[in-house]
Amino acid sequence: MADNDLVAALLAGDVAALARAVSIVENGRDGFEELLSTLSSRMGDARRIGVTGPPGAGKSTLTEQLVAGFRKTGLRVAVVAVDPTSPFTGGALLGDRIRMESVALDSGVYIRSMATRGSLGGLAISTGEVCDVLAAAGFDRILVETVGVGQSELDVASIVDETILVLVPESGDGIQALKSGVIEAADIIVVNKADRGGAELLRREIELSLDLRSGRRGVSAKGWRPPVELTVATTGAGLDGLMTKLDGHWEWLAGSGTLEARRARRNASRVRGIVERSIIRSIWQNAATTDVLNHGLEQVNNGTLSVYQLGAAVVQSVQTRQ
Ligand SMILES: Nc1nc2c(ncn2[C@@H]2O[C@H](COP(=O)(O)OP(=O)(O)O)[C@@H](O)[C@H]2O)c(=O)[nH]1
Ligand SMILES: [Mg+2]
Repeated sequence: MADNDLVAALLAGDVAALARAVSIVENGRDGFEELLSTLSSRMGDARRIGVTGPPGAGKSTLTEQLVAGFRKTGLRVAVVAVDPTSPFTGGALLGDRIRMESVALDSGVYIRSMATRGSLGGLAISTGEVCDVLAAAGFDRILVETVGVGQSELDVASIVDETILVLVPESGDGIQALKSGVIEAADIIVVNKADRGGAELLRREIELSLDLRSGRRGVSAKGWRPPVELTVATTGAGLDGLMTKLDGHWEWLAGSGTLEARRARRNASRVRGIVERSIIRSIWQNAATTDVLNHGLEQVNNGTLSVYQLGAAVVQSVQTRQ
């Protein structure tokens, strides 16, 4: 399929074209940047929603409920499940796919798992690019599920419009999230597994820490205080409330100018990411540079050159070529 045909088929909602475009972009195959560039003016107005939190908190179960909720109102929904933790958790990703089977056969739903797999430029940038393809394909909601409460998760939070943080009462993860600052990235906080006890207590702890944080009554400098919602993802209890809070947050985002500001920040960091990625690629694709590296490595290995000396030599060979 020629590129123009691929774009046309994708925009028309063709499923095979979508799968092909996503895989071109995810694997950084020839022409992927031109493809994204063409799509960038046709991306519609999909809402990108991150669902994040520690493993086992119920993110996938909750995501599945959100998908069902959005589908009820006729919206088309895509899910991107990201696992930045390890290339060895293929089982977990497969588990996600299996659990989402209740919605996976619906033609208005598209589910995709992504692993780190050495994506040049980092997982956040390639995940953002896959979201762009999904937006161009006409999905109204794009849910991005990420594991963890660390830096990689914060990176992924930077590519969505709004973030739901899912915590559970039974583990110490809630406290961990409060301490790690990840809560600052949350627009809505969900205390899931509210059927298990301790949920109210965790909610109070979270509210208290929101009270204490800088700003008036827990309202961030941006003017939004994250609501804390109790849910039971396995039964769907609390889901209506969460959907209402999501809509309310979206209204605030758009009305306050925060959405525009977030997207502008995202554009800036994406351009930086694109520049860095293409510079790195051009460095390692150059035969002269890899020659300097390979020859130097022999000396490093036999102890006659330090890794720093070799690093400097490689940088110098790059600079003299410019
Ligand atoms: N009791 C209870 N179990 C839940 C709830 N939500 C999810 N689970 C279960 O918790 C486990 C982990 O859920 P999953 O959605 O895979 O978590 P993830 O790792 O955050 O995606 C699964 O066995 C779910 O069935 C809930 O609200 N209550
Ligand atoms: Mg999951």
